[in-house]
Amino acid sequence: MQIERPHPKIGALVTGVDVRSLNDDQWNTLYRTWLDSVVMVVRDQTLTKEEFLAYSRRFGRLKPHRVRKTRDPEHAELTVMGIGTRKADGQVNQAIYNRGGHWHTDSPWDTEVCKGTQLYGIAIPSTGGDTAFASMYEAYEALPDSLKQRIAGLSAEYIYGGKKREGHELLEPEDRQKPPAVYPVVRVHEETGRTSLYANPHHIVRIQGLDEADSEALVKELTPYMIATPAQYQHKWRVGDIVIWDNRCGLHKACGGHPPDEPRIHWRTTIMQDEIQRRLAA
Ligand SMILES: O=C(O)CCC(=O)C(=O)O
Ligand SMILES: [Fe+2]
Repeated sequence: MQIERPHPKIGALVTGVDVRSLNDDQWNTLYRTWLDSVVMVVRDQTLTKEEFLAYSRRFGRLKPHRVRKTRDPEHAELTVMGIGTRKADGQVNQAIYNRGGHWHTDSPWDTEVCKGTQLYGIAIPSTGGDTAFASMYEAYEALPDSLKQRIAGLSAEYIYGGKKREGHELLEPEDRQKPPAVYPVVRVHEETGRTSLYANPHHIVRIQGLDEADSEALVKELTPYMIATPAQYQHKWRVGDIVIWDNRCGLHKACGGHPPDEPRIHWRTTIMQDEIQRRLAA
C-alpha cells in the first residue's frame, strides 16, 4: 500500500491496496490517514454494491439519505448520484446535474452528526466533473484573533438547502418541513481534537442570537476564509476511485463543467458518528 500526501494540509492518495481484503494494520493506517488528511482517495477498486457498503460500514453506521428518490431501490443506504440528468422534456435537470455544486458539508441539517461521506466512481465524464475540498481546520487557523473571539460560543441553524431551500425538489413533500439542526460555529473534532470553522455557507439559515442582518453579515465575513483557503484539493475522478471526506472539518463542492450527456455516476454512502472512539482495529 502506498500513500502520497502532495499537500501537507489536505488530501491523501492511496494506491496498491484492495479494500475488500485489508489486514488490521492496513485498515488502521487508512483510517488514521483519513483523519489526518480530511479527504482520502483510494484508487483502482472493483466493488459490487454490497462490497462498497461493507467497506463504508467499517467507518461507521450508514444512514439512508434524506433524498429518497436517488436511493438505490435494493439498498436504502446507497445513493446513486447522477442518474436522470435530462428531464422528460429534454431540459437538463439542474437538481441532479448540479447536485452538490455549492461549497458545503454534508447533512448539517441532520440533528445526528454526519461523520463522513464516501463516493465511488462508476462512470466518469471525459472532461470536468471534479470535486473540490477545503480544510476547515485551516479556515479556522486563518481567522484573525478578533474574529475568533466574536464567533466563540456561537451556534448556527441549518436546514436542507439553506434559506433558499435549494434542491428541495429532490425531497418528498413530507421531508421538506423538518426542524433545523443546530451546531457550534467553532467545532472541536471528536477524534482529532482539532478546532475547525463550521459554518457551511450553503445550508446555513442563521447564526443564533444575532438579528438577521448581523447573522447574514457574519456568514458573509466568514465565507471567504472557508472557500478561499489555500488548503484545498481538487479531485480528478477515475473509474474505480473511492473518495471519503470528513464532514466535521471540511467543505466540498461538485465543480460541474462536464458535458450533461456524458454519464457521471457515483455510488454514495453517508456515514454517521455514533461512537467517538477511533475505529481502529483492536
Ligand atoms: O458530485 C460530487 O462531486 C459531490 C457531490 C456531493 O456533494 C455529495 O455527494 O455530497
Ligand atoms: Fe456533498
